[in-house]
Amino acid sequence: MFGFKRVKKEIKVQGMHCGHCASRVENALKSIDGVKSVKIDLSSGAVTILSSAVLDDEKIKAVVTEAGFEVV
Ligand SMILES: [Cu+2]
Repeated sequence: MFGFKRVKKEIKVQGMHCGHCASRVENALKSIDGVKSVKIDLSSGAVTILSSAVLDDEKIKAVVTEAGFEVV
Protein backbone atom coordinates (compact mmCIF):
# COMPACT_ATOMS: atom_id res chain seq x y z
CA MET A 1 0.00 0.00 0.00
CA PHE A 2 1.08 3.52 -0.65
CA GLY A 3 2.91 5.26 2.19
CA PHE A 4 4.59 2.23 3.70
CA LYS A 5 8.32 2.03 3.66
CA ARG A 6 9.99 -0.31 1.26
CA VAL A 7 13.26 -2.08 1.81
CA LYS A 8 15.21 -2.89 -1.32
CA LYS A 9 17.49 -5.86 -1.40
CA GLU A 10 19.59 -7.10 -4.27
CA ILE A 11 20.88 -10.63 -4.50
CA LYS A 12 22.37 -12.80 -7.19
CA VAL A 13 20.92 -16.20 -7.95
CA GLN A 14 22.76 -18.86 -9.88
CA GLY A 15 21.17 -21.54 -12.01
CA MET A 16 18.20 -19.77 -13.60
CA HIS A 17 17.98 -20.55 -17.32
CA CYS A 18 14.50 -19.57 -18.44
CA GLY A 19 11.29 -17.85 -17.46
CA HIS A 20 10.16 -20.96 -15.66
CA CYS A 21 13.23 -20.89 -13.40
CA ALA A 22 12.71 -17.20 -12.78
CA SER A 23 9.09 -17.65 -11.80
CA ARG A 24 10.04 -20.43 -9.39
CA VAL A 25 12.50 -18.11 -7.69
CA GLU A 26 9.98 -15.28 -7.75
CA ASN A 27 7.25 -17.38 -6.17
CA ALA A 28 9.64 -18.76 -3.57
CA LEU A 29 10.71 -15.27 -2.54
CA LYS A 30 7.13 -13.99 -2.51
CA SER A 31 6.30 -16.68 0.03
CA ILE A 32 8.44 -14.80 2.55
CA ASP A 33 6.48 -12.58 4.88
CA GLY A 34 6.73 -8.92 3.90
CA VAL A 35 7.98 -9.40 0.34
CA LYS A 36 6.07 -7.06 -1.96
CA SER A 37 7.76 -7.46 -5.29
CA VAL A 38 10.49 -9.47 -6.95
CA LYS A 39 12.28 -8.41 -10.10
CA ILE A 40 14.54 -10.84 -11.89
CA ASP A 41 17.11 -10.22 -14.58
CA LEU A 42 17.55 -13.64 -16.12
CA SER A 43 20.78 -12.94 -17.99
CA SER A 44 22.71 -11.64 -15.00
CA GLY A 45 20.88 -13.54 -12.26
CA ALA A 46 20.29 -10.27 -10.45
CA VAL A 47 17.22 -10.36 -8.24
CA THR A 48 15.74 -7.24 -6.69
CA ILE A 49 13.40 -7.72 -3.79
CA LEU A 50 11.18 -5.01 -2.36
CA SER A 51 9.76 -5.71 1.06
CA SER A 52 7.98 -3.96 3.87
CA ALA A 53 10.59 -5.01 6.42
CA VAL A 54 14.24 -5.98 6.48
CA LEU A 55 14.51 -9.60 5.38
CA ASP A 56 16.55 -12.31 6.97
CA ASP A 57 19.39 -13.32 4.63
CA GLU A 58 19.25 -16.90 5.85
CA LYS A 59 15.55 -17.08 5.07
CA ILE A 60 16.16 -15.78 1.56
CA LYS A 61 18.89 -18.35 1.04
CA ALA A 62 16.70 -21.12 2.38
CA VAL A 63 13.72 -20.49 0.09
CA VAL A 64 15.91 -20.03 -2.99
CA THR A 65 17.77 -23.25 -2.21
CA GLU A 66 14.48 -25.03 -1.64
CA ALA A 67 13.33 -23.88 -5.08
CA GLY A 68 16.42 -25.51 -6.55
CA PHE A 69 18.72 -22.54 -7.04
CA GLU A 70 21.62 -20.93 -5.27
CA VAL A 71 22.22 -17.48 -3.86
CA VAL A 72 25.78 -16.43 -4.67
CU1 LIG B 1 14.29 -22.78 -16.51
